[in-house]
Amino acid sequence: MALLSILEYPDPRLRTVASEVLSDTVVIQTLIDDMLDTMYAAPGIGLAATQVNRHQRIITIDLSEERNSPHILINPTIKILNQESDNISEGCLSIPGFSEILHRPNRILVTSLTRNFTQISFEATGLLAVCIQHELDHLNGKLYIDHLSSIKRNEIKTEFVKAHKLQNSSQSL
Ligand code: GNR
Ligand code: NI
Repeated sequence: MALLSILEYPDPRLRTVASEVLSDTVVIQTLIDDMLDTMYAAPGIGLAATQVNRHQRIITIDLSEERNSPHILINPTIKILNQESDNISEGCLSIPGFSEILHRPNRILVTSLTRNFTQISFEATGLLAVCIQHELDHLNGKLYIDHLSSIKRNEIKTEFVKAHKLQNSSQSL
C-alpha cells in the first residue's frame, strides 16, 4: 500500500499528455495498486495517472457506495453516442474546494484494456460517462475548468491560488 501525492492546479505537470501503456509490467501493476490506494484515501471517485505525476494512460474509477468495485482502464478511447448532457456537477482532486456543472455527452462507447490487458468495450452513461471523460481529459493534459468560460476559469484560478496562499501561510505560523 502506497499513497502517492496528487498534483494541484496550476502545476504545469498537469498539462502533460500521457503516453500509451505498451506492456504489462510489475511497474504498471504497482502503479495501479498505488493509484487505487490514493483514490480511496483522497477520497475520489476517479483518478488519472497524470494527477500522481505518472504520465501513462491509466485511469482508476470506483463509483460504488461501498468503495469495493474498482474499474481500471488502460489506454482508453471513447466515442460519443449522445451529445445531450445530464449537467452533472464536477469536482477534481487537483482543484479541491471547487465544483462546476459542465456540459458533457451523457452516453459514450468506451474501448479500453483492463487490468490484465484484455480488451473491452462498453457503454457508459450518467456519472460514469462524465467521470471517464474527466479522467481522459487529465491524460490529455486537460482540466475540467478548461471547458468553462475564461472569465469563470480565471475566477476559480484566482480564488484557488488565494486560498492556497492563505493555507500555506497559516501552516508556517
Ligand atoms: O472525485 C471526483 N469526483 C468527480 C465528480 C464529478 C465528476 C468527476 C469527478 S472525478 C473526481 C476525482 C478526480 O479529480 N479525478 O480526476
Ligand atoms: Ni480530476
